[in-house]
Amino acid sequence: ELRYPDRLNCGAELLDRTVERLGADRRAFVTDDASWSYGELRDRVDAIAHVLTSDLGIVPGNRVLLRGPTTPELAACWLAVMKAGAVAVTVLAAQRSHELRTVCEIAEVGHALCDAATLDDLVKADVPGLRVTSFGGGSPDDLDRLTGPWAGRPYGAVATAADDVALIAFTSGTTGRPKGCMHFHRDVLAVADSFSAHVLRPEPDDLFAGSPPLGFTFGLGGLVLFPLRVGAAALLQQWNGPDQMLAAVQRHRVSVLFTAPTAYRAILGKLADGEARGEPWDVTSLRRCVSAGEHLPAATWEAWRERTGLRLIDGIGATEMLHIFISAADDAIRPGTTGLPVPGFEARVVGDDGTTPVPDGEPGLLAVRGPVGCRYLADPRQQNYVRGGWNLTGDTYVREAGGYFRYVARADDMIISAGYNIAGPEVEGALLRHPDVEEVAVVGRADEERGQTVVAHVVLREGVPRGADTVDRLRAFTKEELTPFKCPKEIVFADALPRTPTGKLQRFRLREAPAQ
Ligand code: 3SK
Repeated sequence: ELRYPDRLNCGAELLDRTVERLGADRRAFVTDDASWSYGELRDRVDAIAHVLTSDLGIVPGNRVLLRGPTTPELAACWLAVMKAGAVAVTVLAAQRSHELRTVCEIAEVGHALCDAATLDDLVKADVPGLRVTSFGGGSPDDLDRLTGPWAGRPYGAVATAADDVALIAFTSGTTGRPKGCMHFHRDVLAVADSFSAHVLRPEPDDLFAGSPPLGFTFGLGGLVLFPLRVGAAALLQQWNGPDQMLAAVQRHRVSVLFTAPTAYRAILGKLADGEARGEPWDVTSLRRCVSAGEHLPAATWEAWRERTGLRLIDGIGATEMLHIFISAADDAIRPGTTGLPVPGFEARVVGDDGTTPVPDGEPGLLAVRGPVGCRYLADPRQQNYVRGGWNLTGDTYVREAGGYFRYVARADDMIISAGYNIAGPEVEGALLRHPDVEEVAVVGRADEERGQTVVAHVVLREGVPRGADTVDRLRAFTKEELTPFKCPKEIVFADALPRTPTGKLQRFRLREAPAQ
C-alpha cells in the first residue's frame, strides 16, 4: 500500500526533492535546440510560482487553466501551479473555443496560463472574468515580464494536504459534455509510484519521449511525472507524425517511448520504408515502449517485437484513474492480454449490475480500485462510474486463469448480430493481420433482420486499390481467421478514421455514417 504524509505537495516532491537527492545539474527537459537542467527548471518554476502568488493573487485552491503545445515552459507552469497550491485545469492545445468555455465554466477557472501559439481560441472563448497570462510568444512575453523581478528567488512550496485537489483533467470520452476528473497531490505521486515504479522501472539516465500531449494525463505521466520522479529527462516537443518521431528517437537517443497503437503501426511502416531504401532508422536507444490510449492488437505487438526486438508494454489507463492500472512488462507480458493489475490496484470482472463478479473466462465489465480513482467535479455521472468503491471503466474484459486481463471491447461497442455478441476489436485484430490493411475500425450497423450487422471501415496501405477485388480478398481473409458470423458484412474504405484530439477512435461517428 502506498503511504504519504498528511502534508504533501507533489510539485515539491517531483522537483525539489529530486534536486536534493540527485543534484541540480542533471538534465530535466530537452528540446531540439535547448536543454534545461533540474536547477534551471526549479528556478523557472519558482519564479512562475512567485508570479502566481504575489502578482496574480492566486491562492491555494484557485483553478488555473494551462494550455499550449508540449514545451518545457508549459511543464514549468504546471509544476509552479502545484507548488503554489493551486489547481491545474489541463486542456489540449487542439480544443476549440466553445469547449474551452465549457471547461472554464465547469471548473470555475479564474486564471489561465496560455502559450501564445494557442491564444486565439482562448480569447475567442471570451470566458467571463478570466485573466489570461501568455507565454512563449517571443521575448519578453507576458510571463517573462512578470517573472523578471523574481529570478533567483527560491519559492517555498505551499504545504498542501495530500488529499487537496492538484489537478482537474477533462475527458469527454468519445462524445458528450466534458467531465472534470479531480486528482489529489497524493494521486499524482501514486501513479509514478505504482505503474512507473513497478512496471516501467525507469532509470535516472533515461530520456522519455512520446506523442500524448501534457493536457492528456497519459502524456503528463509519461513526460513529466515519471521522469521527474526518478531524476530522468524528457524530450518535450510537439509531435508531428512517425517520421518526426523516428528522427527524434534517433537524434536524441530516446530510451522510453509513450504512444498509442496507431502510432506504433505508423512507425513500423516507416521503419520498413527506411530499411527498403537502405537507410534504416537507428532505434537502438529504445529500451521501454509503452502503448496505451487504445487496445493494442496482438499483431501490432508481434510486429514491434519482430522489427525492434522489444516487447511493447501494453496498458489500460483512464483520465478518471489518472494513469495506467493494468499492465505488464518483460517476462510477465502475455501478448494479446493487457496484463495484470499494477501493484497497488485490484481488478475484477463484473456483470451488468456493476457489482456481481463473473467467473474467470467470461466477459463482463472491468471494475478496478486502488490508490487513485474517479472523482468527477459536480457531475451526476459519478454514480455510474463508481459502484461500491469500484471504478467501472466502461470496458468489457475477460479475466483469464492466472489473473491476466484480456480486452474484449468498450462496453458500448459490442455488436449484437443475430443473437451473437461480437467484439469489434477481435475483428479489427484479424483484419490488421492482412498486409493490405493500415488501420481499421469495426462497428455495428442497425439491421432489421439481424439487429446489427458488422461493418469494417478500412484504411488501406498506400498503393492498394479500393476495388471489389480488395473487398473480396479481405472478406475471404477474415473467413479464414474468424468464426463466420464475426466476418464483416460490409467493408467501407476510408482515408482516415475519425479520432478525438487524444487519438481515441470515435466509433459513434462511424456508426452514424450512412450505408454505402
Ligand atoms: O485514456 C487513456 O487511455 C489513458 C491511458 C493511459 C494513461 C492515461 C490515460 C488517460
